[in-house]
Parts: sequence; C-alpha cells; structure tokens
Amino acid sequence: MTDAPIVDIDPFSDEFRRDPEPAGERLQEAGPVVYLKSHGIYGMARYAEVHAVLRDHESFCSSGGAGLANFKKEKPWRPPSLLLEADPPEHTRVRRIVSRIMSPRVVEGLRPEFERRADELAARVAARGEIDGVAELAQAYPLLVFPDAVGVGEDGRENLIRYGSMVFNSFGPRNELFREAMKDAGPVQEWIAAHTRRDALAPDGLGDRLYQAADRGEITSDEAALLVRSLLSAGVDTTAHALAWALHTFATHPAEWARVRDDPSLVRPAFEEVMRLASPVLTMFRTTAREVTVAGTVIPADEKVLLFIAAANRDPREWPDPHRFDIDRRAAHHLSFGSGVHACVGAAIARLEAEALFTALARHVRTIELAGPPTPRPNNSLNALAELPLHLTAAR
Ligand code: OVV
Repeated sequence: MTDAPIVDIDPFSDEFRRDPEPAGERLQEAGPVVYLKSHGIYGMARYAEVHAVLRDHESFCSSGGAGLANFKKEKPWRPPSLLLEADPPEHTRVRRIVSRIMSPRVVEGLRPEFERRADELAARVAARGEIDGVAELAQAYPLLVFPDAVGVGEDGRENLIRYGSMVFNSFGPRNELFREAMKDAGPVQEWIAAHTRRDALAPDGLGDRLYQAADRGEITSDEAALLVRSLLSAGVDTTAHALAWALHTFATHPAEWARVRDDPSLVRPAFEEVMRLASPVLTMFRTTAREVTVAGTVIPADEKVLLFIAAANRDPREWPDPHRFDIDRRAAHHLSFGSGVHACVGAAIARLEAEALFTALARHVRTIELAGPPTPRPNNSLNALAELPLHLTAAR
C-alpha cells in the first residue's frame, strides 16, 4: 500500500503524551516519512522534512485542516479559520492585513504597557513566595496584556484559556480529551462569538483595527470577526504554556536562571531555547494537495501528514546535544512558531510577553525553585502544564 515504514505509535495516546521523547526518536529512526497505522496517516519527525513541509504550502495544504480531520471529507467543528485553515491566494489576502495590524511598529507600541504590567505582577509574586506558576504567572500575564491589546473587556477572560484548550484538542481525534474539552462548550463559544463583534472591542485595539480594514473595504466585516476569533483562539493559551515551560525550565536550571537574571539581554535567546526544548505545540497537520514524493517516499494526494514539531526541535541531525538546555545555542530556527507562509503571525507579541515578564522577574526574583511536581494538562496537540508549584525568593 505504501513504501513508508509502518510504525505503531499513537500520537494521541496517554502513553505518547507521558513520554514523547523516545517515541520521537523511534519515528526519526524509522525514516524521513513514516506511516502511522493507528490513525491511517503519514508522519514526519526529522527537522529537515518537517521544515521543508511547512515551507511547501503548495504540496502540503492547510485548507484540509491543521488537525486529524480532513476538511475535504469531514465537517469542521467550527467554521474554518481564514488564516490557519486556508491556502494562498485566499490566505495571502487576509494574512497581509493581520501582519500589518501586528507589525513590528505596532508591537513596539505595546511594549510600555506590557512592561508596566509585567513589573507589577513580578513584584506581587516575589512578595508571595509560594505560587502556582501556571495560574499566577503563566496564565495571569497573557490574560492581563493580550486581551487588552486586542480590546477585549475584563469580564470572562478565563474563557480564552478554555477556548484555547478546545481549539487545540480539536486537532486530534474525537477521543475522550476532545469530548471533555467540548463539554459545556456552548457558553464558551458564545462568549467568544460575542467578543469578536465590533461593539465589544475597544477603539483602536488590534480587534478594532481589523474592523477598520473592513471599513476600507479590504475585508468584509464577517471576515474581520473571524480574524478576531483567530487572535482569541491562538493568542492566550499558547503563550501561557510557553511561559509556563520557561518558568519550569528556569526552575530546573538554576545556573541558567542566575545568568539570565544578572544579564537580561539573555532573556530573548533563552526564551528561544525554551521554545525549542519545550515545544508548547507538539504536533500540527497538513494535507497533501497532490501526490508528493518526500525523500523517495510517495505520499498519495489528499492524505493527512502529521508533523512532529517537538521531535523536530530535538532532532540530533539538526541540534547537537538536543536534550540539553543551552542558552548560548542559536535556537531561533526552531519550529515552535512554524515556518513559511503560516508561521505564527503573533510571534512578535509572544516574544514581547516573554521578554517583558522575564526581565521583570529578573528584577524582582532571585531564585525560582520547584516546590512540588508539576502537573501535566493533557491535550491532543499541546504540551501543557496544569499546575507548577514554585518557591520564589525575592531579590534583595
Ligand atoms: C495557530 C492557530 C491555532 C489555533 C487557531 C488558529 C490559529 C486560528 O486561526 O483560529
């Protein structure tokens, strides 16, 4: 049927989630392209191929969905994203608009407020000492600053965490995790829909600026609403997990935290290395738009291809000593923000959040230690923490 090596790993099983590293290595060893009989899909876990597929949007399309479901055959659980689940040229038109409203100049404009909020929060947690790093920092900070930037009011912001969890669970099979995330999904989806409406968005926030593009006739107002939905889908839960892993990584690498604390110019490169090593997004799918040959293996048209982002970020073919946290390595070409035309449009905001928060923590916090074992938050496509008990000592 296929000349790809057949592997019996289930990337959506508890077993895989509990310990993805040996499975990633097995997938890489099996070959550049494998066939996962557990779900009848192709898979790639080596850096070179994952990177090449992400950059080849013509052969590996996104309109078939970024999850296991093939939108050409199955009905999506929500109207497809105009960004994530679309191909050029339709994708290009809206992507250009969203890129413009999140341009480097706009993101720099967010900096003073992001830094002010980070400083307040860092001072508060330093004074508390014992905290849950997930609730009190990693979720609290993006929930403070990102909805403000979009122009979403204060009430009900916790829906953004729940919605992020729904969206990322929906990229897997219709399993128990999916059903659990979708339990009581109605009120969350209603809250999201209500907050993508123009009258719910503060003037001149990122959301309102999408509607201003509609005023100019560049997109329709229905498209503006869907693009605001993209910001609310991908803008909070993802950064929360990235920040949680950064805290976890510093707590388990005290010498590296001491270096970053004493020289905050290291915050940015250290965060890239956290993104490489922790890979908040474990996996993403593409769909073959035609028959494609990858490293000598034929993949027929209209097949789902699973990209093991986390494994690629630790592929020894690309990264020397790949499991080591090394803030001196050049890590910025990790695949945690994707690559190619669909590369994370909010990456500059995520990086700004990390820079502001950890620079503020460097001022206020001397040591970061685990105060207990972290609890995972199982998700079909995220590498997520539910709780991270931390003991902080304040700077003198
Ligand atoms: C990258 C990403 C993840 C989830 C949702 C979306 C994007 C979206 O565009 O809705």
